[in-house]
Amino acid sequence: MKIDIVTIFPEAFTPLQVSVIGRARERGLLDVRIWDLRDFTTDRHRQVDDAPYGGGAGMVMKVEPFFAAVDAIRAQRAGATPRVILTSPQGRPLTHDVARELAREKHLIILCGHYEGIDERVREGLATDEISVGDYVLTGGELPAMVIVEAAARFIAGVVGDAASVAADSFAEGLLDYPHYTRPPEFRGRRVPEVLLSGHHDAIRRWRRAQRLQRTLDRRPDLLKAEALGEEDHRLLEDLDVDAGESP
Ligand code: 4FV
Repeated sequence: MKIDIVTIFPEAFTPLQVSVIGRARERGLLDVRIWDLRDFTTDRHRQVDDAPYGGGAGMVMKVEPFFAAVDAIRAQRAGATPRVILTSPQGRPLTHDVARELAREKHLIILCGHYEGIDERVREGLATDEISVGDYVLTGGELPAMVIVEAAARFIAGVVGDAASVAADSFAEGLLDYPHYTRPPEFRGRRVPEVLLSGHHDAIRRWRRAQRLQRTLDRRPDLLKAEALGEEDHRLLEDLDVDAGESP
């Protein structure tokens, strides 16, 4: 997958040089390029922002540099039509399903905002998608861009060592993950659940499934879709004395 990120802080993307994403780039599974928006300005002050029409606090990012940047990226990156993603609090919430959808693309261009925001004509004329990573305001779109890259890249075959762990991810089945333990079996009086030390693989599988159901019920009942639950889930929920008929 080709990913181009347009930003006024190209130095902010170290996290994409290490760990899973760093290795995926080394192995050619991901081709990530960071573009400095100021390289697409035409004035000697390399101005990327200006005062808002209609007045008001703060500055707005100018439209021309973004169009020039995306034109240059398209020209240099021949091939599939890219999804042009604008990171903003007004966007579609980033979810497991949205990340999996983006992972199917051949080319993503991610535009990072700053200041009060970006001139609306960028959204109208360039962006194919507007995505938010959460209902809060950040100072810039750089962190959201890295969140989008990480979340989508995990679905690309080979990026995460063991694909099973991606399939078992939280949200994969609309369920939160089960608790994980490793040595020592006891720490400061806190013991690892016996079933995990039992070697009884089916009992362990059922315990983990029940934990996923219980946690989702307690913490994110909005995620639990009764129709997505299997026969065994209903039995497990009964054991948790929860009637799975009506959505929680
Ligand atoms: C944001 C978010 C976000 C808003 C003003 C950058 C900032 C500045 N982006 N999800 N939440 N962006 O807060 O994606 O443009």
